[in-house]
Amino acid sequence: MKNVHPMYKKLLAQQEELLKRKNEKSEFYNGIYDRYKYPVLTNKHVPIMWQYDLDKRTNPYFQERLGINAVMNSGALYMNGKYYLVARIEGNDRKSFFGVAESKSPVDGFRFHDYPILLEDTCPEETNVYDMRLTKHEDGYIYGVFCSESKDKTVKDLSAAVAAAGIVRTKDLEHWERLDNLKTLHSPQQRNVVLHPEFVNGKYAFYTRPMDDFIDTGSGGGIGFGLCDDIRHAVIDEEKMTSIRKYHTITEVKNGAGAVPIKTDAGWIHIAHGVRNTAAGLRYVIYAFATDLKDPSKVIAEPSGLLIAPRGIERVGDVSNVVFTNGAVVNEKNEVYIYYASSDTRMHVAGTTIDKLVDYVFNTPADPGRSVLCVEQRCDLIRDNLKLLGKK
Ligand code: BGC
Ligand code: BMA
Repeated sequence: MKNVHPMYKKLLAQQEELLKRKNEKSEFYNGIYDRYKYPVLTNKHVPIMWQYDLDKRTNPYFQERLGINAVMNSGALYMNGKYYLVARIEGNDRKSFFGVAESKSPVDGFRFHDYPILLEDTCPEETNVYDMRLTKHEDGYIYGVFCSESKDKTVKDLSAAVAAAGIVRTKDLEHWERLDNLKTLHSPQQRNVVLHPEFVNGKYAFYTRPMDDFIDTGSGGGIGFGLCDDIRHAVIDEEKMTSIRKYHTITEVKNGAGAVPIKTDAGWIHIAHGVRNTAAGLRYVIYAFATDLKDPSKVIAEPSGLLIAPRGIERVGDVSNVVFTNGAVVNEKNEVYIYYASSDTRMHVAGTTIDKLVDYVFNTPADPGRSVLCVEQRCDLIRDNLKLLGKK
């Protein structure tokens, strides 16, 4: 301890204060979910020893040596009374990696384990990894499906890249076995792939996001669904469409699966993201829909519009005007916690219940698609309300 720089103690004390801070519901109200006031993970939550050389002989100025830029898009799991987030941690070098943070509370106190996740180096071209979805599958494993990004060397453009779905599995969130990347025979690229928690017709089922190009989904119509036999060498031949992109909606430019679908008596509830283009760049919001319990590829309810949009400070960050989710959990009280990142910078939580989510998904009217019909829909609401209020 004698060679530990004195600044370490100071920064550690500051961090302890942050980690012990109790979260509280914010004033935001829509009856659907509560938004919590403080982010649950930020770059300030990352262990100091991941960033600083603590030795005063080699780091006399106590300079940050390997800074952390952002903590975002986290997979989530509730297991044995604990809440786990597998966060996307982005270094100052723009490369992301994964770290497990855990807490006994769903809304605060998340602490990272001593080391980040060590992925097996099976893809020599892989430059970046991000956005892991955690699926507790009925086969007994916990799967992590993430985006594995490599440089596209077939074209001159320096930014050209190829996105694929990487797959790992674990039983303890400590030791991870890497399986083959997912192969989708009809889609050259994949991002936002999610493994369904149950077998469907005896097979592993994936939500996919077919795309022709790295950014552009091209002809890709929305969130796909496909089955495969062997999870260790996963190949999907046919991708059926589930929630499709539509003109002049929140999903016009792209959409993608987010959290692992939540099973309810009424259907599987999906919490996904939708993207539209604006003069200020792409705007990412979170939306929800439900699929059939027996056929999880069949959409049975799709409430109109967005569930969570970036608000206030959430709109500010590295990639402003973005909220993104890839994890939600349900505990034994049927409380649901949706973990979402804002502006590719930090992690937040929204709390609701299964009952409230089901009510939202099945009783929010669907998008009728045109202004004139939307006005009609709203007038129906107003008319009924005026009647109820005894005003006509
Ligand atoms: C970034 C992701 C982003 C993707 C598409 C990647 O290089 O790391 O955050 O979603 O590009 O824009
Ligand atoms: C992507 C996602 C996320 C990111 C978002 C906004 O397509 O996969 O990694 O949060 O863009 O930049």
